[in-house]
Amino acid sequence: MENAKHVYITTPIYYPNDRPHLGHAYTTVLADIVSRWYSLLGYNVFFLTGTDEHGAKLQREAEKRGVTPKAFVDEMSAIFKEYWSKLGVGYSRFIRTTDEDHESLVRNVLNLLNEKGYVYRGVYKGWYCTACERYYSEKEYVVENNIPYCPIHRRPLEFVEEETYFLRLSQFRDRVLKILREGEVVYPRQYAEEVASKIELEGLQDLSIARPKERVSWGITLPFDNRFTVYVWIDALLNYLTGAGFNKDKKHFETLWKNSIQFIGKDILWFHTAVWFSLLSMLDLPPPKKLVVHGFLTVKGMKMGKSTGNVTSIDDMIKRYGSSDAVRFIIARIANYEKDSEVSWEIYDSIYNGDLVNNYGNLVRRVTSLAIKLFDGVVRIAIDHEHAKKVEELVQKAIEYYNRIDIAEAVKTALDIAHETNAYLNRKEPWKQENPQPTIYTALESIRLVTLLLHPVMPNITQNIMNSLNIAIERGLDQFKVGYISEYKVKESPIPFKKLATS
Ligand code: ME8
Repeated sequence: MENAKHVYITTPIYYPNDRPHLGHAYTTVLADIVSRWYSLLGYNVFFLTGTDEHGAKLQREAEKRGVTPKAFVDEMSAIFKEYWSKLGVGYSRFIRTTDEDHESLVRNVLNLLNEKGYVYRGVYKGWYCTACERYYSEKEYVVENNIPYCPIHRRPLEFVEEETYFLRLSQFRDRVLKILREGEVVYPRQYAEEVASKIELEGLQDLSIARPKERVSWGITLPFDNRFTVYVWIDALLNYLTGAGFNKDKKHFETLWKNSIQFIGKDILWFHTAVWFSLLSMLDLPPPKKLVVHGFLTVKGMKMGKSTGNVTSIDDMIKRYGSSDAVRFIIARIANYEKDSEVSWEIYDSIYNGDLVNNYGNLVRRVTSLAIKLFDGVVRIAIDHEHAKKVEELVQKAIEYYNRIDIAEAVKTALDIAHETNAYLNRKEPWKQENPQPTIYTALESIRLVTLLLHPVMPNITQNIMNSLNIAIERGLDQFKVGYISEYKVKESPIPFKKLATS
């Protein structure tokens, strides 16, 4: 394993103030698909997700319910785990910011930042959104009837004036701009440009990183002044270091960090660039290898969110499409980094019916039943080179998309193979051929390749299909060629996707 390639994948750690919804599933499933893709290629993958458990937002939510914050986050983080398990999310660690190793890392890092002279005392005055856990400047908030509102949640901001400690982000303005403008970290690039222009326009201000305990008691005590707790965003960002073992095994940490791919929604772009890149620089660490940013899932143009009250439930999705794999597939198909994506049952139904039932599912059913009918399931190698060439070109294209983390295109390309193969069968009519072996073998190989390509997206259903074909899923790129299997012994002809009950 010494020479194995490594990859470190992270999702945001979510506020466990309520159960996760489709918006949280969007990021987590995309990150899981990329983890599973690298795993399929034979990489050593460490996949981190978890919950962000401190701060005013969680403290208030617990108070509202009349329970202690710890009891509340214990209950809610378990619910997040349950949902990720329902959705087949195979994380390596579920980190909680109340975990002992994380709290101790936060204290160590804050002491270090203080010793390095990056921290100073001061007073902060500003408008705060508890739902976002951040201040908004005059340029950022929206004013209605003379009242400042949060630009994301459209709720009135709270005015806060308090003693605090600041982190000297302003010193890192040029460094952050360099990473944004010259590096290839932020993907897609439009987001790098967005943050760079904001910094150029408004500057990079020092960040208030402490909260007086009278206001926010639910947090990690500031190690050099116990009247304060650490600002929840600093606590939260550092989870990525705890998860990679920064305070345990420096060498392993470096290997992981060099190969890190971080997934976030665009709402937390500023924290994951301006704040995060500065914080990493203060610790003499490079930025992550990739920061993949996606748009919002919206309902009538509004960001789906608990505070807005327009969430799509993960349970409803699983119920409607019959399996978590189908939900994962829909998420993969609609994945959009550049733009927001409007939630639509009409579009989701048509993806399910068109891609899964009529295209991929139908192909699997047709070819396996022909193999059983014509050959008793035993089909030896006989390649139809014309179709094989077309399939292999599409496989290469899908692999390239995956390697660029372009999941939606990778999936669409895999579905193109199924589509081409259905058309190929219609053209060749193997049931009328004298020697149908090359057609059936090549069609079986096409199914195997589509199934492999979709394995990261639908781990269970693809595994079942491979079982019907009597084929093991291996690790590595060798298996991605037509002709890899010398003999098929098809066991059964499955119907992997049931038609939607029409409402
Ligand atoms: O911000 N569309 O947690 P959070 C797309 N704890 N993605 C969405 C979404 C939507 N409508 N709603 C949520 C926090 N998400 C902090 C993060 S990380 C160090 C700390 C996803 O519970 C998306 O990934 O508000 C977004 O960035 C994240 O959930 C915000 O989750």
